[in-house]
Amino acid sequence: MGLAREKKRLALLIIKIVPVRNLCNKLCKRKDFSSIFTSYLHKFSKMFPISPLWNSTFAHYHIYMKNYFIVFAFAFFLISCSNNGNENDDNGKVEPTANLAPVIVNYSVVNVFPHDTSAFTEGLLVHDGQLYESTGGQAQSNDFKSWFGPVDIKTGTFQKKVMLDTSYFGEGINILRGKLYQLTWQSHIGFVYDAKTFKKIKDFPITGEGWAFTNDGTNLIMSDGTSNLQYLDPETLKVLKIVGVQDNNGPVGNINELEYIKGYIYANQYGTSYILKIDPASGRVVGKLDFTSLENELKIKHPGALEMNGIAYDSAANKIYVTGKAWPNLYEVRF
Ligand SMILES: [Ca+2]
Repeated sequence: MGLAREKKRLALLIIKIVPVRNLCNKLCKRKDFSSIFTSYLHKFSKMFPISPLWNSTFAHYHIYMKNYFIVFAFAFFLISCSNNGNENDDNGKVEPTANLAPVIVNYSVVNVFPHDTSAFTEGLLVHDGQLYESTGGQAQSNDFKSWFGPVDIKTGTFQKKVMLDTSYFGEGINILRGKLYQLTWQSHIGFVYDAKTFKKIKDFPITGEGWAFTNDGTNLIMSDGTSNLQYLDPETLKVLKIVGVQDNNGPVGNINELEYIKGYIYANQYGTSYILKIDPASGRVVGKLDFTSLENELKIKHPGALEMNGIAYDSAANKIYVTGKAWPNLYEVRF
């Protein structure tokens, strides 16, 4: 058996592996499988270079190599298909291996409305076309008070204020299936009200701090000041799951006011002028809206304006509103 024939048989062997590699690619749906496989194929070829010694025992080596390759192929098939929590979601959706930096999401201001400067905004939402806002305040913490209620968007005035007991610092609110849910900051307690009468129905325990609320149509989603989003069952108020928010630099903390818009969670990040666009399935920050210039301009004119906080989505009218604590303006934005 000559060297040329050995090369031919080796070439045939590699060709046979190509369909295996393609099959693995299709099954694994992992873009870097080919490069991983090719890399190890190259290393293996170096370990077993074509040699004249094979003349006498090529058949033996051939079988040995074939088996070795098959083992390699399936070993890396299994490795590449192992789910590390980032690459494949439950629906088999393909995610890039690299955790890319969030893209900048551009926006434009399409309307400016008045906003109550006595409102230390903690929650903002639109339900059935009605704007609702909740505020945070407590004598030992700031000069504001805690309440929630419907707001006349054109005047910025609260049509009704449901005052929170002064022993609590109010935080975010949300409305889901006829109930209004209210968080408190560090008291580990939240409250459930009838969304129409605002009559208190019950309270519930909060794990960690309570910062803000939204919902995805099924569950409540709560921020707690960390990088975590807690999914709560709206009936039992039990924590169903926790999604960690992260970008290309790791966990993203201080997640504050929330809004679920067209399949993504948008979140103010406390202490920044950003609204983050978060993929609920992975927790990954996929986009970022930068309100720095808008906030700076506002604060030059109105030095009493505090942190940006509050984002609301009117799904029926397809309108998005943002504001901040003690801001004189509520902005309708488009992005
Ligand atoms: Ca909101």
